[in-house]
Amino acid sequence: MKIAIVGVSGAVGQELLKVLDQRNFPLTELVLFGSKRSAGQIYTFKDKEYKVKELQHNDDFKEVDIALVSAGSGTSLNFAKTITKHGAIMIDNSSAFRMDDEVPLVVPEVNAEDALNTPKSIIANPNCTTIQMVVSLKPIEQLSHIKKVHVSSYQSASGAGATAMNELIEQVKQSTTGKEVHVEKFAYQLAFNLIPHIDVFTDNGYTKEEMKMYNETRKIMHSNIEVSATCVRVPVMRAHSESIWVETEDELSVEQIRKAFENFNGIIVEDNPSEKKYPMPLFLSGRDEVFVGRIRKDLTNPKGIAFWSVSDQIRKGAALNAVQIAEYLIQHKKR
Ligand code: 11C
Repeated sequence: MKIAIVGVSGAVGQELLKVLDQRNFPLTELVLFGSKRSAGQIYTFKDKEYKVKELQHNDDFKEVDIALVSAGSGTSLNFAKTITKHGAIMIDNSSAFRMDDEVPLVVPEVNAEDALNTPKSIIANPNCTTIQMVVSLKPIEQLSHIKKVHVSSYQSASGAGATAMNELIEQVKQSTTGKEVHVEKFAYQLAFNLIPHIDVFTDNGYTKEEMKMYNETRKIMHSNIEVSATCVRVPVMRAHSESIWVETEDELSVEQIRKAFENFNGIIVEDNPSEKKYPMPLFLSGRDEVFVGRIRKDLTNPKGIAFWSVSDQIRKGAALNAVQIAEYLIQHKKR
């Protein structure tokens, strides 16, 4: 298996290297690509050094089996043909191809088999907020069809990349030492604040991030599920949290839902209010699973269940999900 990482210098690119290493991914060759600015940088993988090549329109992808791409929508759109023209499968982290009918949108725990139908040789990785939510929706859907979801997200700085994490740290220092606070990555100061605005606003008053949760969830789950989201940036470094209300066709008990979560691969239940046990982003950064807790009946709706979820969005929300897709392709012998 020859694997390429495109955008290796970014937060997700760096996590891809870690995940491939930690999971002992069966690669025989690795090639790293980046922008002109990143070209020449050296990264170590399993004690071997690799120099970043500049991504260009040439035949560099000729022998590549799988390209893990995380360099933004513009680069994905621009380079998809170059990356796939010799048969490589492109697993794309950007939003460029997610709603394309000829591109599967895959979360292995939910719809792994979709990854085997790739007319464009592209598989899209969903948005991180969608990934963690659909992992928790799938075991509920297996009990009873989900009609509606209301969700509020609490998204960490790392969703906006490594520079945004640095900006949050600097803003904390600046605002606690009476210095002028520098704002660049977010619409407002994030330190000591909440910003109910992620990605751009659309005509219906929702942001693009919120509409991704609506559209991507329906595509991944092959469902007419309705999702109404409010996405909020919070001054947390890493791992996104979500408050989720689900309405199912049949009435389900808390015990049924808890058991379904516990038996589902990829979910860990942390739910014991009397011992103050519930998932929190500070303690779950770097973990692979989606953590759920605070499972309870919706007070306003007998067919409603409410719960809280936390997941590291650089891992399960991006790098890990992409590597899991690649592992699935290998197991099913698709180049
Ligand atoms: C955030 N969810 O937290 C975004 C980052 O469509 O892949 C990922 C955006 C995307 O800011």
